[in-house]
Amino acid sequence: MITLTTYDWVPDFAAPLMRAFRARWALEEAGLSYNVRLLSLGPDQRSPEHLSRQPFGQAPAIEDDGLVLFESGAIALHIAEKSEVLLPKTLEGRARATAWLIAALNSVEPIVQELGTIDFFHKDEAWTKERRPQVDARLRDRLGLLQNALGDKDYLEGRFTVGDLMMADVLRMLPDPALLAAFPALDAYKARCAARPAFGRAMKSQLDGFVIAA
Ligand SMILES: N[C@@H](CCC(=O)N[C@@H](CS)C(=O)NCC(=O)O)C(=O)O
Repeated sequence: MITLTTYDWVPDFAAPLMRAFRARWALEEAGLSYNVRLLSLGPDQRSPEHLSRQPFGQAPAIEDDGLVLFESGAIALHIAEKSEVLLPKTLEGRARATAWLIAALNSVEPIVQELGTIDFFHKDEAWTKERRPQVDARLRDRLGLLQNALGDKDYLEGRFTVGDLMMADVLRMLPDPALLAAFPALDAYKARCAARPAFGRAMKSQLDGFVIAA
């Protein structure tokens, strides 16, 4: 059985957003049960044992029958290999789903994260006066193009894949929900992904996990 390493506690604002959620959601979509190993923020992150699971001392990490894996994208893809719900059978379908997963992590998440860093950790600092509008404009441009690519489809490739799982999760990290209101089709897409029963089960486990650990 897969064991997921995640934190026993994070600040309230981060609890629903922690990247371990991506693994939980993929596991729920695939219908796989799993164990959870809880890690504390602080020195435990740099223990040799944890660094052997996650070289940067972060979470999530998983162990699956001798395989130790880190990076939420690699973890989600590994789980997706086990279920057609997340990855189509065809070579083309798998490649396209993988492209969207990488796009979420590499073309969208860094901009979302930069805006989040400004808004959560550096709000009203002088340097953000110049930088924030630049990041905001870049993000709006990227979201507009993503909305064009989605078109009138329910999911990026028509059917749900692990690429949607990752893209929807990245969209959840937007610091200002009003931003997505300017992109109604993307907003509806995010809501559609979050309405999936597997999403709800994964969120409940993630939030209950913190409560139990507290
Ligand atoms: N690229 C990594 C990022 C992992 C990451 O940033 N994890 C956060 C929690 S969501 C973390 O462990 N933060 C504490 C730290 O970096 O020390 C992934 O996607 O798995």
